[in-house]
Amino acid sequence: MPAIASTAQSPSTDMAVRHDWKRSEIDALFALPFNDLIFQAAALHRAHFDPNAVQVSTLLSIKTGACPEDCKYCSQSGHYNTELEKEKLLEVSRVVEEAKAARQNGASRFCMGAAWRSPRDKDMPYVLDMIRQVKDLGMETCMTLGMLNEGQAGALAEAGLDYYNHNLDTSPEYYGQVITTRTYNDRLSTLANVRDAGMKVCCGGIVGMGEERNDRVGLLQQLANLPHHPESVPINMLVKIEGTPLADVDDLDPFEFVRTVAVARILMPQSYVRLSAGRQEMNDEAQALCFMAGANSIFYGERLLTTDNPEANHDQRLFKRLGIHPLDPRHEASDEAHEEAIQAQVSEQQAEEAGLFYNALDSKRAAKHVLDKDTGRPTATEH
Ligand code: SAM
Ligand code: DTB
Ligand code: SF4
Repeated sequence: MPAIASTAQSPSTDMAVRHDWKRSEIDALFALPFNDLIFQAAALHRAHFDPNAVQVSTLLSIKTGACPEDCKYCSQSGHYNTELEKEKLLEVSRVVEEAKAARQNGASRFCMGAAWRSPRDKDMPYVLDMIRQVKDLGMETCMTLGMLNEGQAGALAEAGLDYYNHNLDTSPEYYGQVITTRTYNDRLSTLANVRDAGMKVCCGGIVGMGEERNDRVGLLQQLANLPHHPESVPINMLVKIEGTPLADVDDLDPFEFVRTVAVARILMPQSYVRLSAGRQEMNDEAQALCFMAGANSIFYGERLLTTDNPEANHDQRLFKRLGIHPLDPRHEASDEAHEEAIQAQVSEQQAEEAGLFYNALDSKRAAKHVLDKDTGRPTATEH
């Protein structure tokens, strides 16, 4: 049996971060008995993070549909008839209003996505303005706008963009079955440009697209062997969109999804692993397993880009049931303040424990469970 598989008694929490993962090692992790895999992932999660803290981002589609790319999973591709309502680039003021609402509901990061192959020059001033104004609200900023050249990456970084999301989506081998209008290497170049410009990288993929386990292994190997691990690794479960070529693909076993999260956690122990698209179609128990397996960030708010996400109220309740608290990464480094914020959040949850099964329909109460943007502590709860 390979050494990596014999961890049932004492999982390795070796802090070394590797960039030389072999396929056979990743295969062996996937092949572990489920409990052993989760044990190992959870141990590493605990060694690097507060296991009960989850980072919370809210997404907004700033330009919707009519995309020239042919990604076979996507509601926004102009190649398929998905009956999506298209929308031009939103006004900056509208984006700022949405960011304020997200902040009000407790999101610490605002992610703006555009259905572009890459941004055009004439779009850039608006996009840069969005970054500046959302940052002025005290939020972290993230964008996903398609491919970027060096100059574009530099301009976004200069405007203060914290994260850029650009996914590898799947293994190099399966990639051609999913997208033909841009190459795997195009994606790697964009990631290099983002990194060189000094931004944090958010990069992951989608599972449940009809790929084999071998492709999930290949995707994670690519991510884990990048020169720097992405700070954020979104693992999306395909949201099946009517009208796209992947609309009728077979469902992935939810345990295989949890395994993918666990292996991502083990390969990239210092990264945030994001339980991303597909939560609406997942039950609470599967999500809890993902958190146990090391997922420590989510998209929060009722919409992803064009599809539904669990209602904020539902997520608030799930967090309470699991004793999870939202993390504000801006306070991560500031030790004492952060510790206090966490303690305050935990105490508040404990105080509310008596009302654990509070009326789920009381969405106002739930929606006001908010962290102060400066202190990271819960603000007064309004009713
Ligand atoms: N157009 C830009 C691009 O593709 O780089 C940014 C937006 S795109 C919607 C961002 C990512 O969302 C995709 O790379 C893909 O990983 C994910 N995504 C899109 N549609 C999805 C779906 N139906 N299910 C799961 N993930 C999806
Ligand atoms: C990511 O990996 N997942 C998010 C974000 N990055 C931009 C997008 C998910 C999109 C799900 C389908 C939709 O809502 O259109
Ligand atoms: Fe366009 Fe992005 Fe959708 Fe691909 S994933 S079709 S690039 S919006």
